[in-house]
Parts: sequence; structure tokens; C-alpha cells
Amino acid sequence: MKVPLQSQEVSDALAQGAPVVALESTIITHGLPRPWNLQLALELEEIIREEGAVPATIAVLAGVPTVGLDSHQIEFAATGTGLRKLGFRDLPVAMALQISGGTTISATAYLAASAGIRVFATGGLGGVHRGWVQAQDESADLDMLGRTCITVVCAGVKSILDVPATLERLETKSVTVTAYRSDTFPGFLLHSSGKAVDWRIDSPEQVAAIMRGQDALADRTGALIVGNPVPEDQQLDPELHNRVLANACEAAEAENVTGQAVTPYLLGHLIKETGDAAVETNLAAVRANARLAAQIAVAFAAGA
Ligand code: PSU
Ligand code: MN
Repeated sequence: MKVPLQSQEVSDALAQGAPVVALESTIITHGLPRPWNLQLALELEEIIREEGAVPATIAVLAGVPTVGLDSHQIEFAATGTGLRKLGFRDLPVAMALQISGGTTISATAYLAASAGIRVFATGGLGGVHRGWVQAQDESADLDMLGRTCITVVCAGVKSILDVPATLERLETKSVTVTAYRSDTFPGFLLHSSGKAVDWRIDSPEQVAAIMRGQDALADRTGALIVGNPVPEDQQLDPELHNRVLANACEAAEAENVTGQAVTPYLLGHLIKETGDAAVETNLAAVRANARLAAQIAVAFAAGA
């Protein structure tokens, strides 16, 4: 794509080589209930600024892919009616029909990279769903990350998914997977997924150095995933998590929920059935990811 529409602040920062962090918006439009969604979206921008980087929340507004929403536009994304969930493949339709929507990781990674942004913070990655053999439900996030050179700070793969299968698919797609200050890959709402990770990283500077290594291989590299675990004292109680999730999966099947609706349905069910504990953990995870992403962007800009 030729460069998408950018706010003045984002385009100035990029022109100066200053640190910028991209943020997705499906978490605002579909991932979190109101009013948490708006509070979080604004808070993430503040956290990124505190660390010395410029936030760039990305969404499609009346058909225009926009990088760097202002606070009114963020409010519209959080409170407007009829906003769609837009993966990469939905972008041309939204543009043609002048639709507004939240961009998923696949669409956000593409738009961020097109704008020249190198670091991106989110909650949990999409991936291979449980029951994949039958439904073949695999998030487009994975394919896009296989062909986009961007650093994604996340709390792991959404625990509603088949985490081991998703990690295998990331290997197939040559996506570099690391864990931050941990020997296991994080488990989204849980501190650990229980799966060992090949690469443990201990500082933002190390991540920045890996990004420079990617630049040396630029014609072929995909994404760099930095799995940032929620602290153990903020994780969802694993027993509660597993029990509620099993119910959610059964309910989704009984109600015949398919396609794009699956992820918001399962996350919504988790939130409803855990008395908001899942929301608190989700918020804690995304806040910590925004902070670490900003530190990484600052370290990368400093060494460039
Ligand atoms: N992380 C969260 N909450 C979310 C998502 C991620 O903590 O709602 C969103 C992301 O936008 C991700 C999308 O790209 O869910 C994946 O949806 P699907 O499985 O339909 O590809
Ligand atoms: Mn899907």
C-alpha cells in the first residue's frame, strides 16, 4: 500500500526516526466491554508517551485506514455503533464501502508496517483454534506475521486457542518467537502457557539488537514476537480459567458460533463468567505490553 493516512504527530515522529508504537483497535471495538475499552485505549496512549514514544492507534474510519487516531477518533471507535471487525482481507471492502471498524492484528500489522512503524503492542495473538482438524479455524494473524517485519509485544497467544499448535504454526511461518524474562511462552490470561520457548530475552536493548539482526535479513524476515507474561499475582486463577473456558467452548459449539464471531464470543464468555477477573487480567496484560513495546521502540531508535 502506499503510505496510509497518518496523524501529523505520527508522521513527524517517523520522519525524525523517533520511537512510535502501533496499537490495534479490535480490542477496543470487539475485545473489551464498555466502558473499559475506552479507558484502556486512552491509558495505553499515556503509557507509551510516559516511556518517551509516540502512540499510533490504528483503525479504519469511514473507509480510510488511519494510523494515529486522536482522542475523539478513539472515542468513536470505543463507543460508536456498527463498527466492524476488520482483518487484512476486509480492508479493501471497508475502503470501498466507506465502513468504519477496528483492525485486528493482521490488518494492524500490515498498516503499521506500511507506515514505517516497527513496534506493535496488543493483548493476545490470534492463532490456531481448538478443534482445528474439523473447523480449520486459524487466525489470519499468523499468515500476516509470517510476512511482515514488525515486533509484536503480546501476552502470548489467546488461551482460548490451541497454544501448542499455534506455536508450531509460527515455526512453519518462520516467525521468531521469544519470551521476555521467562523460560516459557506466556499464556495470555495465565502467566505461563507451560510451553518452553527457545529464546529468553531479558532487556529492551536485546530486543532492539534482534531487530537490527532482522534488518540484516530484511528481504525474508517476518515478525518478531516478544511474549510478555502477566505477573503471576495478576493472572487469572488457572483452575477458574480452565473451567470457564471449557464451558465457553461448549456453548460456542451449541450456539453454532463460527468465523469472525468466535474470538469475541469466547472472550466475552470468559469475562461474563469470571466476575470481571478476566477483564482485569486482560487490561493488566495489555498495559504491560504497551509499556514494554515503548521501551523497545526507544531502544531501537537510540541504536539506529
Ligand atoms: N487480543 C486481545 N483481545 C482481542 C484481540 C487480541 O486481548 O480482542 C483481537 C485481535 O485483534 C486479534 C483478533 O487479531 O482478536 C483475532 O481474531 P480472529 O481469531 O478472528 O482472527
Ligand atoms: Mn477465525
